[in-house]
Amino acid sequence: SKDPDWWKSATGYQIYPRSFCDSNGDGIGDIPGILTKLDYLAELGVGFIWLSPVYRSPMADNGYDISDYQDIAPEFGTLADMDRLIAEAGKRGIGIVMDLVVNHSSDEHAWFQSALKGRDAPFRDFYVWRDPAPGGGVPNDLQSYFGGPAWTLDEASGQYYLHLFDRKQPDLNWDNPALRKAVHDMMNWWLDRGIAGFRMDVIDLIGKEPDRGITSDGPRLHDHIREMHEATLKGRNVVTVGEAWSATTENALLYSGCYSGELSMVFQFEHVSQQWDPVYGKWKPRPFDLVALKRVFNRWQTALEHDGWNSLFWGNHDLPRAVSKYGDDGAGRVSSAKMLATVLHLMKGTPYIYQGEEIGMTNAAFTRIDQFRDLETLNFYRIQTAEGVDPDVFIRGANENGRDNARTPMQWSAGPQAGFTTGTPWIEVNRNHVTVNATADRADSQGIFAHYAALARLRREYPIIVHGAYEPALEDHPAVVAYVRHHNSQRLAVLANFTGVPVEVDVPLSMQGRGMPLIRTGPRRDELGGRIGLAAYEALAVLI
Ligand code: TEU
Ligand code: CA
Repeated sequence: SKDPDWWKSATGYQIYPRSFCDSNGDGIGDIPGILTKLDYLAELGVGFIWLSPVYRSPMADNGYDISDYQDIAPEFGTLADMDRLIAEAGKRGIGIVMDLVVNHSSDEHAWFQSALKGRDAPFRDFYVWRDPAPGGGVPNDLQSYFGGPAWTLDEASGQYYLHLFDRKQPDLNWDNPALRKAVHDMMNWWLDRGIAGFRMDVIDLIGKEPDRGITSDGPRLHDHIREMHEATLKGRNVVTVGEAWSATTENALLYSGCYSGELSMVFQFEHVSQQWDPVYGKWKPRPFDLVALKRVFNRWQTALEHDGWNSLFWGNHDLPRAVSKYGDDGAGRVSSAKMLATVLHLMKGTPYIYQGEEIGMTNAAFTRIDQFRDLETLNFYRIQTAEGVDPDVFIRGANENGRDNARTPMQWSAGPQAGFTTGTPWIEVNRNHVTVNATADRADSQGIFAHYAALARLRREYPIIVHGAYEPALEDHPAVVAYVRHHNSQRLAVLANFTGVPVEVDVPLSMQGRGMPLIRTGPRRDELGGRIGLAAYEALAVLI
């Protein structure tokens, strides 16, 4: 069987199934489409796929609103397709990590439909119900992440139900042991089907205490995760990654400490939310600050260096495209994409590639609100324009940080609809697919795909990348990222110009020496010392 820490030397790959590959021309990606791309992913060298939800769902939130946890949405395929995907991926050494969305279900789930039958209905207490406030109206002022109150009135019973997301996503009641057991049973059903683990959607919210206004990081959160570990994960050689927007370097060890009996790692978002406006959040992004970004990465590398484990990612299906957000989606697209990959994948932790990141896909650059599909964006467009925000200003914000940026169809070729579908895609294909596509990039031996594949190979071959101690350097340099990994008597020096402007830098003593260049985006250098000039987006790693 696999090394228990197999997921430390593996590279993850996130598939957003709706936008990955459509096999039947209905404009929606599906599991049979994913099956046709497993060789592509094997060539990239990924060790597991985090598959965003494919369960039965009314698709209010594109599958993050589940109406049957043990069946596949017809638009994505069947359980037989899912079993084939697990088997075929397994043959290529790729595990399938499913998305566990149990902070809430869909309002069309049988449990909620039963709960609606009355206060004494069998599954009523699988959800969070409260009487109106004494003077009438919502029980308290909890707000939904998607805008508006987190409470919706069920007329029939006169009670409100809680939904931290859309009203079609009622929160599950984790204080109820029967609910917890139902979740554990469902998890074991999937684990017994041979999946390689779970990504856990907003797992930091399951300890909520709505009457005290506590939503994330509640007092019983880690009791629930430990109980879940005991009931489902213990003794299985699986990987788990919890999405935790409230994770900090203080509480990170609770989740991923190797004796905590919880998860393998978490997705933390300090490097993301620090770029957002305190009032308008993602809709009013702040100017990019590299030093602040480096500080977050350095703090997390240091906090988990002796215990616990980091995840490493630039993007996902909720975030803007990496090369648009942190690099250059114009002339410097290829070199900046390779630089971003180098800087991230040589740190300590498990790296995740978001679909299309490996070929430098860019933000959508929509101009009209009718091009957007994400309910979070559409809800906030309605709310903010009603409050007087200029629609064009909102659209500019949505083009910076809106979730649709990551959800435009995978660009396989320069052909019609980028080879994603033979029909009409559910969301527009980015016009730049004629030049930005997997076929074109893979024809380039110095392309982005080749660079990511090299990084995944290096991680499998060089223990210093997986286990090496992390030592930051040049922390306050406004343009250069620099760090050293230490393992036994070796040093891996990583240096990168994060900007599109050539820069001269004094190589710190900790990085000086002669060695073997493992990967680079610019000219070959086998020695680091003194003052060197780095070209635009030049990145390199030398094993000394
Ligand atoms: O995301 C949770 C989440 O917090 C983000 O949507 C974030 O709040 C938002 O983008 C910041 O404004 C998870 C899933 O990744 C997301 O796709 C789902 O919409 C959400 O949970 C509900 O399941
Ligand atoms: Ca389809």
